[in-house]
Amino acid sequence: MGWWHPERPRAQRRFRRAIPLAGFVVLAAALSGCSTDSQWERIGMPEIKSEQGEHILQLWQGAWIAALVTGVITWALIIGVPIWFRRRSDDEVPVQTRYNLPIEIFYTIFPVIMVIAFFAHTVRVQNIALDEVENPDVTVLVVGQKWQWTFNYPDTEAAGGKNVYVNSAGGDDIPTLVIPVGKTVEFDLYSPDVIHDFGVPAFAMRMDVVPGNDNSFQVKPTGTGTFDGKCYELCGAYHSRMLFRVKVVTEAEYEAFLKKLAADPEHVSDEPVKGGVYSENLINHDEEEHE
Ligand SMILES: [Cu+2]
Repeated sequence: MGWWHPERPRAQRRFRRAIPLAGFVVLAAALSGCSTDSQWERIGMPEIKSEQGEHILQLWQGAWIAALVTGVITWALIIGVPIWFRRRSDDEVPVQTRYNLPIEIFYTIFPVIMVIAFFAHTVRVQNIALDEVENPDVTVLVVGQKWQWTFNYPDTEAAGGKNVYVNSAGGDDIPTLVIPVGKTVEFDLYSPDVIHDFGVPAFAMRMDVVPGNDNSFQVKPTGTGTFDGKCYELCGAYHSRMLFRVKVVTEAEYEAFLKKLAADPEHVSDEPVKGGVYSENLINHDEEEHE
C-alpha cells in the first residue's frame, strides 16, 4: 500500500478526532443552555406554570439535545467526508472500500438504542404527568360542549346544597376558570355532545373530552397569573370560539372567589351544569330517536 498518498493517514486521524469533538461541543452548548428563562432555551415552549408541565418541558429539551447531537454528527459525516477524503492529486487512485462492518453495526444498533431511549423517557414522563393523587385539593367538573366551556366546582356548595359554576355570559364573553396556586387540582372532563379537548399551554397539559368516557387529569400550578386555554379538537363550526382563561390565584383569593360565586344566583344551579339548552335538546332528541 506504499502508493498511498502520504496525506491520507493524517486526514483520517483528523477525521476521527473531529467526530467526538463535534458531539462534545454541541452537548456542552445544549446542556449549559438547559434553563427555562427564554423561549429559545425552552425551544418554543411557553413559560411553564405547572409541576407536571416542568417534566414535559425537560423531556422536550432532552429530545432536542439528543436529536441535535445526532444531527451534528450526521451533518459532519455528510459534509466532512468528501472534504477530508477528497482526491489530492490527479494520479491518485481512491481507496476501494466495499463495506465497513463496525460502521454498519453502529448505524444499525445506534438508532435502535435511540428509539428505546426516547420511548422510555416518554413513558416515564407520561406516567408522572398523568399520575393522580387519591384526594386532590380542588376538583373542577369541566364541561366542553358545542361551543363553550362550563366549570362546576363540586367541592363548594351554595345555600341549600346547590351547585356553583362559571361559564360564558354569552356573546364574546370568555369564561374564567379560577384555581389556587400550589394545590393539586383535578379536572374531570365531561362532554354532552362531541369530542372536545381541554388544554392550557402554560400547564403543558391537555386532554380529550370524550362523550361517554369521562377522562380526568391533575395539575399543580406553580405560579399565579392569568393564562389562555382553548379547545384542541376541531369540534364543529364554532370550535374557534371555545376559548377560556385560567386565573391562578392565592388560596385566600380562591376562597373569596368561591364565596362570591356562591352568593351570585347567576352562578348557582340545582345540579352541576353539564351542557346548555342546546346540548340538552340534542340529548333529548337523541333519546327520542332511540326509543
Ligand atoms: Cu371544542
